[in-house]
This record gives sequence, structure tokens and C-alpha cells, in this order.
Amino acid sequence: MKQTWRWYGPDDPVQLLDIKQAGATGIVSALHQIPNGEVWTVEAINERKQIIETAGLEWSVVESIPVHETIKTRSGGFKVYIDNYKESIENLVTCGINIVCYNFMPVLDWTRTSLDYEVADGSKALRFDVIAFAAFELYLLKRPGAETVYSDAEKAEAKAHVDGLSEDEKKTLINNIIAGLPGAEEGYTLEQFQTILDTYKNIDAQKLKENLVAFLKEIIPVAAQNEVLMCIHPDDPPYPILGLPRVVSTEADYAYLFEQVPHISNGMTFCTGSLGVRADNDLVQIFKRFADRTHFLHLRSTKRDDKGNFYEANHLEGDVDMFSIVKEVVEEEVKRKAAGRRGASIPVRPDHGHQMLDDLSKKTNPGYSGIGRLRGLAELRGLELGISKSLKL
Ligand code: CS2
Ligand code: MN
Repeated sequence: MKQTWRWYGPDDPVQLLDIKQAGATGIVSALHQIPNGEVWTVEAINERKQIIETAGLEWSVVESIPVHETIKTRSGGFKVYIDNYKESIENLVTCGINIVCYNFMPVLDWTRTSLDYEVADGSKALRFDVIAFAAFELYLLKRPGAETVYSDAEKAEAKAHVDGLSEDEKKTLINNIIAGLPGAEEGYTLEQFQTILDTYKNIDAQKLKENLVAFLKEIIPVAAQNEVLMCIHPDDPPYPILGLPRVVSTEADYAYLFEQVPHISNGMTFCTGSLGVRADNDLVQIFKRFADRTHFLHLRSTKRDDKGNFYEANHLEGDVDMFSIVKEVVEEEVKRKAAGRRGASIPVRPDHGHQMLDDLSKKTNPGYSGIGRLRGLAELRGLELGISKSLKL
């Protein structure tokens, strides 16, 4: 695996030197300063690239070029935004960058209800709690239709939950959900939020799928022509929330996308943490099936219960069988090498980590503190080495 690390740019509290010390050689970055939908110019890309290279690192993957909301709803000025997207891909190629991660989640990118859930060892993890989420949409956002999603028992629990929150705690819950987690690009106020949810009134899962395929039919040919590998990140959590459809959550979802647009440039970001939240997602089977289209790996684990709650576990613990996954990855890389395939080692990043040690008293990007990810990367690297050696590679 090519060991990489997400870096949010010069304002990231984790410095490039820290990343070198963590042992990563590749950087995963995006031009977060450019508003969603606008073209990433060669000049802006090169500026970021130079900063990364001056530190002796390489910009391996773009995560993400955000997909403008109007592309997802196919409304308003979406055609211009698709053209801009193509142009950004071409400009990245001009600068020598050819792996692009993105997602197609309506309105919200990844979503958690708690950013400081204390686990047994005193470190802090990100967590999604169904009742807290219900409390948010039923009693704080007051989303029309939310009451149809929950049972009476859940509604009662959610009501008790919200009644137990102080005004500050309510604000925190709202912000955790709608203010935008790192990399989400868009943040909303409560007032704006319902308005943007309403833009999906006539878009069900089937329609969203069609809109995604239509987008892929536009951009994959451009990517293919330029030998760019596009990799779509799974929904997180991998099921519909807020009455919005989500269409990149399961093996069947991915199979459909690859069937519709078969070129190898139409690939996936294999995120074990996101996919692993669903008990019916067999991660090893998903990887095996789409191994040749896995252009980017996000390795982390989650621990779920039977009510739909989950928290982010240590990388080698939780529900993800990381040994089996990494073994599959190592075997895929052997195949790629034998076939002389370019990019035989797949870029991987430790996707999120706990806030721990000195980071507990620092301001960190939720999920993206330095030390927790350093631990994650170290564990993954050791696991890979052990597997490779035992396979006599
Ligand atoms: C999240 C997201 O699980 C994750 O990786 O941290 O930021 C994710 O990377 C983006 O949604 C991908 O476009
Ligand atoms: Mn991920």
C-alpha cells in the first residue's frame, strides 16, 4: 500500500513535517478555499503541490472535488458545474495528479452526533447515536415527515433526550450535524438547512441514481481520456437519513454504477469505516468483487450495536476484520504488479483516528487529529508487513 495522509492545507494544525514523521509518503488534499463548483485552476493546484513537494512529500490523491448540489438534483446551473468539474480534472492532470475521490451524498457529507465520545481508554471518538439524531430532526429541526421514520418508543426516547439537553448541548448537537465536518465543504444554519432539504422533495433513490449515472456519463470519459482514476466514496452512514435518498451504500449500489459506466476510471474509494456500519455489507466480498476498481483505500473500523448506533473504534478493533481486508489488498497488489499495472500499490490513508494523548488538550479537526491517525497508520503498516512477510513477498 502507498501510505498517505489527509492534509487540509496550510491551516491544518497537523504540519507536513508531522506527517513525514508519521511515516506517510503521500498526501491527500483538496483546495478547500475554492467555493464548491468553481474550477480548480492550474495555478492554484500547482501552488498547493509545490508546498507539499517542498516538504519532500507527494500529492497522491485529491479528496475531494466536491460535487455541486445542483448536479445531484440536476437543476439550476448544473451544466456549468459539470463543465467546471471536467475542467478541474483536466487541470489536475496537467499538474500530474490523477486520482480523485468524491462522494454523492445529498446535502450532508459524513454525519455524526457526537465528536467527543469517550471510549474506555479515555481517548475520544466520533459517534452516531440514532436517538440523538432523532431528537435533532424531530424536536430541533422539526423536519416535516420526520415523525414517520421513528417508532413511538423511539420518539419518546428522543423527546426525553432533547429535554435532558442544556441550550449549549442543543447547539452542539445541531452544529455537529449541520455545520460541516472536516472536508464537508458546506455548512448550514438551521434555517438554511430545511430549505436545502426541500430541494430534494421530488428526488427519490431512483432519481438520485439516475442523476449520478448521468454525471458519471459526463465525467468518466474525460477522466478516461486523461488516465484519471475517479473513486467514489461510500455514504456515511450508509443508509438514508433526513428523508434524503442515499445511493452509494452497498455492494449492489456499486455494482449498478460500474455496470452503467464500465470504464476502469469509474472506481471506488473503499472506506471500511463507512461501509462497515451496515451488518449486511460483507467487506471482504465487496473488496474482492471490485478489487481492480479500488483506486483508493480508507482504512478504519467502527463498532455498531443492533440499534443503528456506532462509534469509531481503533483501527484493528471493532467490526471490521482488518486482517482479512489487508490480506486481500496485498494479494490484489501482487496481481497488479504481475500484470505490470501502473499504480500497483494502492494509496491508503488511516481514515480518522481517536483524539488522544497530547491532542486531547489541542484544537484538532474532528477525526483528523495527528496522534490518533499516527497510531492507526502504524498499526496498518505493521499489519501489512506481517502479512507480506508471511506470504513470503
Ligand atoms: C470522511 C469524508 O469517511 C471519510 O473519509 O472523512 O470526509 C470523506 O472523505 C468524503 O466524504 C469523501 O468525499
Ligand atoms: Mn472514508
